[in-house]
Amino acid sequence: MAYKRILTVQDVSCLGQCSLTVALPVLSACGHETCIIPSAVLSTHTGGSFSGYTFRDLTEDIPAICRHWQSQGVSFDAVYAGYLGSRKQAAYVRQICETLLRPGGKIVVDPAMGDNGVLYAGLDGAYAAAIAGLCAGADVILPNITEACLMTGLPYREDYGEDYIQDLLSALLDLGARSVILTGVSYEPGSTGVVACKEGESRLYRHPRIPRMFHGTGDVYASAFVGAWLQGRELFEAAKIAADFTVASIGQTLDDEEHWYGVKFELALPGLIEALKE
Ligand code: PXL
Repeated sequence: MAYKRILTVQDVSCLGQCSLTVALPVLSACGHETCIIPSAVLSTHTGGSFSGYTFRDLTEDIPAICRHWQSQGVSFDAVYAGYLGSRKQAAYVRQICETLLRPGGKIVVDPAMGDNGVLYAGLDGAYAAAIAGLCAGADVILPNITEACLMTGLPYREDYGEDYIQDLLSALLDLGARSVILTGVSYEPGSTGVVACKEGESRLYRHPRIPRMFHGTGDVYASAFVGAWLQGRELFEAAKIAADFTVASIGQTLDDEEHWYGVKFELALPGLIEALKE
């Protein structure tokens, strides 16, 4: 097994099964050392019916953390950025990639900023533009269709065909990322999937569509993808492993109507570990 040291930069939503409270356990289960920079601390995530959440922006803690690490000779095999607390953090993450990433290290950006055609609460167009800039230097980016539109300026659609998805993929690659995994792509009512695009080849991995909205599934997906990909799985294979894990996590949550704010990914971790043994 490859044992990588991954730095992930995203928020701590103290309650809500997203961001770091997903990335840490999932990357650990995938057998990696996981270091963190919390981009912000929130009492809950900002989605669904949570209101009145606290938000402490940690942007100005980042330079000192990085200087300390540099003084200690620390470096990482990969940097994985998710929800950032401010657009200034996009520039800080770029600096981290320049100073703390080992030669040949990988950069993965999950441009977590919106869903269902709208930005998450508290984010704006300038934030989307800053994250689009961060995607330019990434090896892999993992937007959903909303995020793809927010970053490229293409119109958001709920009814679309393969041409629309190809246009989105081209516009995302034009941002400068090497590979793209577009999530939540559905050409018919009963199924959804991910389209992974690398070196001019794109492949759709289709799985059943569950007719209920869950929060945090983008984070579950991105964390499992990073874990599997850094285990040396090929991009399309890692995209599939992460999709199966996300579907299994949703499956573990479906019978609990009250569990609306996240998915019970913990119950699907044994399956992810098994998939990585195959
Ligand atoms: O799961 C994405 C996410 C991450 N972090 C915060 C969020 C959300 C989605 O709403 O609010 C703080």
